[in-house]
Amino acid sequence: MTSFTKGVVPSNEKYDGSSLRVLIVHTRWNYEIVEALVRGATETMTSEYNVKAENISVQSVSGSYELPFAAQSLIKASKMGTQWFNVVICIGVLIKGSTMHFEYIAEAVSQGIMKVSLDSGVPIVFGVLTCLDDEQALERAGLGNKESKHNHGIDWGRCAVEMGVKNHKWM
Ligand code: DLZ
Repeated sequence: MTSFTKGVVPSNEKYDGSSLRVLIVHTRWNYEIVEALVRGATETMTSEYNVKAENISVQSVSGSYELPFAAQSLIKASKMGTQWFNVVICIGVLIKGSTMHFEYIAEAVSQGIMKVSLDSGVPIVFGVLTCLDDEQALERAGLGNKESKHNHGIDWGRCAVEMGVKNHKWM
């Protein structure tokens, strides 16, 4: 079988995040996992891209379903002030249960986040894990037992800096 690099290859460009203002909105559902993802994103942005810790605003909501509304409200509020957010990361963890809840929430949240992003003109990183079981969620937050575990918050932090810088350049 032909092999290929799974996931995203690093960009050739160097991004400077020192003037970026970032909003992270995260859920308190599945909080231990969400917390690891928020930490992965935050530490990546500050350590790899010089994003200033004081320029990262962190807000929480109850569950993933609330993420699009919260992002929309906070973006609106920031636009009324003097300083806009250059980029937003919405972080949540949906784990499939025995009812249809997961399907409805996952669909609504992904559509909602895309709508808020396009309507507001602010890029929003889709940091919502949609997992079939607890183990998948733990692995993707770097907390599992497998060697292949990887904290996806790191990727979301990198994506946020790239999109924040590009948004600033393209505006
Ligand atoms: C109700 C619910 C369920 C069953 N599962 C999750 C989940 O796995 N992850 C998550 O972030 N939120 C879940 N929620 C809560 C909903 O997102 C939402 O907070 C409530 O339905 C209230 O609107």
